[in-house]
This record gives sequence, C-alpha cells and structure tokens, in this order.
Amino acid sequence: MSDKTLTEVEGIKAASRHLRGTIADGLVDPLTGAIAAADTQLSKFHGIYQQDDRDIRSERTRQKLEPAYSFMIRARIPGGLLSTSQWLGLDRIALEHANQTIRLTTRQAIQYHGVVKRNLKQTVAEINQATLDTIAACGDVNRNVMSSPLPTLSTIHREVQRHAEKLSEHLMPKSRAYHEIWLDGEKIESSKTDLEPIYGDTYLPRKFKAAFVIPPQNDVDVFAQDLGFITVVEDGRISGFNVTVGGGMGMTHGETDTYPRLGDVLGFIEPDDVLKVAEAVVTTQRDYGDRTNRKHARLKYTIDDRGIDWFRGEVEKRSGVSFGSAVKYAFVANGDVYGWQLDDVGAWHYGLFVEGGRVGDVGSRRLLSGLRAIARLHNAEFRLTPNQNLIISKVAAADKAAIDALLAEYGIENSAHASPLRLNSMACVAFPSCGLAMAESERYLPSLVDKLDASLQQYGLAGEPITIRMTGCPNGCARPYIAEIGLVGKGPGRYTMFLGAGFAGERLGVPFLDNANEEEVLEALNPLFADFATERNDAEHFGDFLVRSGVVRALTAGRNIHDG
Ligand code: SRM
Ligand code: SF4
Repeated sequence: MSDKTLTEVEGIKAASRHLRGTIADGLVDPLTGAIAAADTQLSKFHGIYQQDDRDIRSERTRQKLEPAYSFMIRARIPGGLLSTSQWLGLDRIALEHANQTIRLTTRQAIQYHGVVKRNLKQTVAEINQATLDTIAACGDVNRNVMSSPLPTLSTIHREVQRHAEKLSEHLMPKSRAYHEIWLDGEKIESSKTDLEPIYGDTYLPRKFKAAFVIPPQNDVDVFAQDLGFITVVEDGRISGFNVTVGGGMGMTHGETDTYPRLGDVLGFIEPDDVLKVAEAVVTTQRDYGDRTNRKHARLKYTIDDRGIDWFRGEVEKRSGVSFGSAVKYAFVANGDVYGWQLDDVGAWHYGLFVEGGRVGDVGSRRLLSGLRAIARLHNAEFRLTPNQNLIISKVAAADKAAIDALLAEYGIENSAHASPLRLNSMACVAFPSCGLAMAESERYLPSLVDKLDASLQQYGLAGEPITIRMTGCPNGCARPYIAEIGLVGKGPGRYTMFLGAGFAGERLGVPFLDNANEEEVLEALNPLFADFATERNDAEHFGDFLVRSGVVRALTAGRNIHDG
C-alpha cells in the first residue's frame, strides 16, 4: 500500500454514509442555485452533475452574480434499449424541465442539460415514473453497460442485451441513498444496514465502463472499455465471450504518464461466467486501483503497473474461472449502420443519424417533434447507439412507409443526404455546459465537416467513409483517439490532431499536429487527402493508408494494435 495520501474524493466518499452526504439539505436551500461542493462529487453517483453556463460565466462574474448554475442529468439505459413509451416520457421531461433537447451520448444513454435546482428532484422522480433511472450513470462505479444495438441477428442480439442488463443490475450500487433523496424512499437510519457487497464503503478508485460487442461491427468500441465482452457465435448460438480489459481514453495534455490505451484480450469464457469474471475484475480494481491520484486511478494504469499476467491470475483466483485461449474475431468498423435493415426474424430497423447526438427542433429540422410523432405511431422500441444515433426498432414491413413519411415531414431523414464523413462523425458536448471544455466541439464540428467535405469532393473522395471525432478536451468523451481523424481541444479554436487510427477502432491514432487552428488543420489534411486519392490500395481506409505510407508511425506496443 502506498504511503501517499488518499485523494479528497476518497474522503468525501468515506464520510458520505453511502452516497447521502448533505444532498437532501442542499436541494432545499433557497439561497443558492448550487449544492455543497462535497455533494457535487456524490450527486454524480446519482447521475447528476452540477454545471454552469460557460457562455455567460465571465459576464456573471463581472456583475458579481453567482454562476448560472444548472444540472446535467444522465439516465442509465443498458444497451440503449427503450420502449417508445419510455421515450415519450423522456420527451415530456425535456420540454418541461430541461433545455428542450435530449442529448444522446456516446454510451447509449441520454442526458438532460439546464435543469435548475428547484426542479431537480421532480425531474429525477419523473424519469423514474417513465420507468428509467439515473443510478450510477456517473461516479466511481460501473457506468451504463453498452451492447451492440444493430440487430442483424435478432436472437443473438436479444441474448447479448440480456447479458448487458444482468451485468448492469449486478454492478449497481446497493445503497438506498438514491431512493431516499430523490424518491422519498424510507430512510435507513444506520448506514451499516446498507452495505455495498461489491464496492465497499468507498466504491471504486475511479469510473468503470463495460460493454458487449457482436462482431463484425465494433460499434461500442470494445477496446476503449475497462471491461469488454466480444461475443463468440458458433453454430448459430453464443458459445462465450473473449474478455478484454484495460481500455480507456482519458489523458492530460503535456502529462506523458497519462494516455489513451486499448484493452488487452484476457481470454475466452463461457456465458455463465460473465458475472463472476466481471465482479472479479471490479473487485481487483477496487483493491489495487490507485486512490492517491485520480489521473492514475483507472484500471488501465493498474494493469500497466502490475502486468497483464498478474491481472489475469488475480481475476482467475477471485472468480474461480480459468480463461481459455481467445477465439479469433474480426471487426470491420466502429461506426453505426444507417437506413433500413432487415433482421433474421423479419423485423425492420431504421438507423437514424443524429448529428452530435442532439435531439431538438432547429428550424425545419424538427427531430424532437419528429421522434415524438414516430413514438406515438410506433408502439415498439428505440435503440440508442454508441455513436450518438438512434435506431427505430422492430418495425413491421407494413409500417415502414408511415415512418418514412414522418421522417420526411419533420425534415429529419438526413442519413441519405449526409456525407460518409458526417455519418462517421462524433463530437462530445463541450461548451457551454461542460466544465472541463477547453475548445468547442458539438457546436463546431458540423461546420468543419462542411469544409472537409468540400476538400474530399475536390479529390474525388466524396463517397469515402472516414471516421472523424472531436472533443473539447483530452478526456476523450467521443473516443477521438480511435477515429481516423481525431481532434482534441487544447484551447479556444485550437486542437491536437491525431491521425492513423484504425477504421474499426482496433488501432490508436498518434498526435500529428499540435495546438492547430482550423486553417492549419485543413492545410495539413488537404495534401494527405490528395495522396490518399491517388496512392491508396483497393478499399484501403484513410487511417491504414497513413500508416502504410509512413505518414504516421502506428504505435507498436502490443497493447495498441489488435489483429484479432
Ligand atoms: Fe465523459 C467527464 C460527457 C463519454 C471520458 N464527460 C465528462 C463530463 C461529465 C465533464 C465533467 O466531469 O464535469 C462531461 C459532461 C459534459 C456535458 O456537459 O454534458 C462528459 N462523456 C460525456 C458524454 C455525454 C459525451 C457525449 O458527447 O456523448 C458521454 C456520456 C456517456 C454516458 O452516457 O455515460 C461521455 N467520457 C465518455 C467516454 C466514452 C466512453 O465511455 O465510451 C470517455 C472515454 C472513455 C474513458 O472513460 O476512458 C469519457 N469523461 C471522460 C473523462 C476522462 C476519464 C479519464 O479516465 O481520464 C472525464 C473527466 C473525468 O472523469 O475526470 C469525463
Ligand atoms: Fe467535456 Fe472534455 Fe468530455 Fe468534451 S471530452 S464532454 S470537453 S470532458
């Protein structure tokens, strides 16, 4: 055990009586729009972040006013699976309590922005009335469990979804604090009656993320997860999973001991062993993760510090499960699939592109209203995707035309018109709500894509799918380090550009340009597009071309490259 002192957040968790703190008191304090500083750490475990409007932060300071506080609320939606009636509940809450938008996230969940303190409790209660919740959507616990949403093999997908739901349930904090604070649940006086069997009193050293993927689509970006399950299908049934561990994106500019990392494949397990292995991975990280430095506290650093063989041994010991040799797998892309898809039981699914994940009504593009109309007509399912998009799921052949008509009426069918670059784009939220943003992202990427599309067209590459992802800071919320073009905010209008990642999320990009403005980004990319147009091999992707032609040197450490 290190003699370094524990971080402040560890003290807050320890003193919180299992995530209660003084949140309930803070909610009824009329003198401020904020809650107590320590409670802002605890509210995350309930899916709630305190934020302030950064567009008007300095003006408020000038006027000697407190920041314009409001709250971001994140729901927990394993595998992004929602009934359309749940969606209608979420839609009403967005209109009544948030900023009239629903934000689809990169982990198949949704967020509300702009909920003020006096409406916070009511909003959380209404999310629960819509039969969803926000427990563990954030905080030092297991977050929303992802699962490949594209049901080309419907039976396999349903089964994998059930694994994701079971894992989500199994790794949920058991504290009743959420029910007490937000749902007026019965108060449990002694925090001792409320023990956390998996997490213990101080939960995990840091956030933890898990996902299930079904090859060949790597839509969930399994190698970016702390814990991943690659589904192995043999003779039409799931024979098990290849388990991956130690993925993560976050880094800090200029601090080389922080870095994005792709997960390692630990080996193969049978379906019945998923929960045992997951719990062993979590408790190993609970016991060995670094609680003295939050920048070094993710599972990826625990594994790099102690070695993958030590880690495998520890997980085998704790779970009683021995890993078999990994089964060969292959991924083709880490993006989503758009338009109508027919599954193997005759149902249709429509993949709808949602730029930047923002569902709202803007001019003639009325996405929020359009999805409301579709949800009213179509009593079935929506699936949120890991790339901030939405699938209108389980549509009968007879209903397709009516849905097409609504997509057209509300001006939201853009997957047929958007360029392949745009369809393969993702941007994190960044300004104005994210307290950590250094540069614009969601509000800026669409206009940069316009310019890049013009360049691609000039070089005859208009039909070329290239993944592009932008974040407003190096935390990596849109997983930019595994996009062929990754733009990572460094300061206002300035980005570090990463190039050379694999199209299927199997190889990290490397920094190519630092602190660059838009002009510099375009100037750097144009000649690369020109070379790509003339020198590429058949069907070669942009990232692969940049590595093959030596423009960027792929990271060679084993952990960074997957060949299945
Ligand atoms: Fe994230 C923090 C938004 C997916 C890595 N992330 C944040 C916060 C909460 C800022 C904060 O701490 O104050 C952002 C809120 C912005 C806002 O105003 O809404 C935020 N993260 C998001 C979302 C909404 C981005 C999006 O545009 O969709 C995603 C919500 C996912 C969800 O539904 O749970 C989101 N964040 C991710 C991902 C991608 C993933 O999980 O696949 C990552 C990289 C993977 C990883 O965790 O390594 C990610 N977010 C971070 C980090 C860096 C963690 C690290 O290890 O260094 C932070 C900062 C932190 O934890 O200190 C962060
Ligand atoms: Fe905020 Fe940075 Fe995440 Fe973007 S990447 S949402 S700026 S924390």
